[in-house]
Amino acid sequence: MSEQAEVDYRPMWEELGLDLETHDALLGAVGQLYTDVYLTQEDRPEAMGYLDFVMSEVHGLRIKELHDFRAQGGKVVGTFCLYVPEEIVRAAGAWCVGLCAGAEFGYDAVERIMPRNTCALIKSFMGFKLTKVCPYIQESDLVVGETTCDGKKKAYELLGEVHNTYVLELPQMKRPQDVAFYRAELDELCIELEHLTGKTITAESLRTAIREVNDKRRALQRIYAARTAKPAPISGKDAMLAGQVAFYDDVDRFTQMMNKLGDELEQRVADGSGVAPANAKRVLITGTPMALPNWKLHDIVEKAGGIVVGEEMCTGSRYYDSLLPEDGETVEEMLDAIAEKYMGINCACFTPNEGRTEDVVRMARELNADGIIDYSLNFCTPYQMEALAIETAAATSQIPTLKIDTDYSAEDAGQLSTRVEAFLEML
Ligand code: BJ8
Repeated sequence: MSEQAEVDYRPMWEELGLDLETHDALLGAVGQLYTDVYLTQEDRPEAMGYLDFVMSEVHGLRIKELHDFRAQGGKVVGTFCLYVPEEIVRAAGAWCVGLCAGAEFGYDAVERIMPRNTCALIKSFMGFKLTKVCPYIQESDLVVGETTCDGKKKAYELLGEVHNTYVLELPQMKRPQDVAFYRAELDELCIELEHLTGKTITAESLRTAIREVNDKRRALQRIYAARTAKPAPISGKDAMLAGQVAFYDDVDRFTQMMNKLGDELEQRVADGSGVAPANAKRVLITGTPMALPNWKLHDIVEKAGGIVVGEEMCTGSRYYDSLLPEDGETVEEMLDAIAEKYMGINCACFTPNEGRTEDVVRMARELNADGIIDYSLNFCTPYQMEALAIETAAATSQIPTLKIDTDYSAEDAGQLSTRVEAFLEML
């Protein structure tokens, strides 16, 4: 993405069926929020300029790229969950985009068709769709949902009424027969995607996709590794933004730019320079994913003088912490490896889910965290139910925890700041 003169994207948005007035309101609000949360930070790595640019063009240049790709016959697949393997989508010749949304928008329309007490993540993506403000879903030839939590599962029925939607069935446990079940579902997904793109998934296309996505994950792992240093070389907000943009951006370009960021962070670590004082309290956040533009908790922690050093969540370590073998010879062999890897993701929708508590404690140690914040969206039963297990495991390792249940609104920001400040003081 090279910088260019201001382009009028309105004809493209109109063609996509966006409601231009409502969309202007959304872009205005997100732009202001970005300025307040991101551009007020000091001493940011220079390589963050790329993500600033991506964010300034998030509904512009990137959408234009998707638009042009589709105009040449390409297909775009929208997803909401890590369990829909990006490697398979790419191997079928399609581009993959994340569709989770992180802003309170269109709730009136949503609450007419689903209960008020639905989590913000679901209400937000449905609100974006119903009020016609999300160009990513409009560019998605197919949306692939998944049977994770009950809310999402039922929301996809409603989404299916207004958008081309396919649902991947996920098991609820991780026994060998569950992995085999998921593996069989991946075969069905391959057929669906091949039908969409008219292309066959070959050993070569799958191997290439695995390498490309592994490279992206490796670049994010470098950022994670740099954050173990004291002082932290990058703010939690900036690092999390990289994890969020990973779901939207062109894979090769993003990997290249994140490796530049990795180079810069490693240099900062070598020089002993950081974005926060070495004695700033270091916090690991675990919980439900934080979709763009949900930066609320990170902003509160960092404006209170703490520093977020890691995210055990899907917009964080769960996305990049494991890689696939790159030497698979057959499609079958690679799909087996994909099934094994993806069933290793520790989402609270699975039972039991001890791997998550183990990861949280391991990460807190690796990242030299002073405390853990366990973050759940209101009405997210799976993550709220796991709070006790997280607290107990952390207490056994003498790591203090703070439990936060919230949503996307700014209403509780003052109250949360008070609780976070007290927590940081206690650490
Ligand atoms: S792998 S975390 S992306 S399901 S917050 S909608 S769980 S009620 S998002 Fe998730 Fe996949 Fe798991 Fe990750 Fe339901 Fe909870 Fe809402 Fe959630």
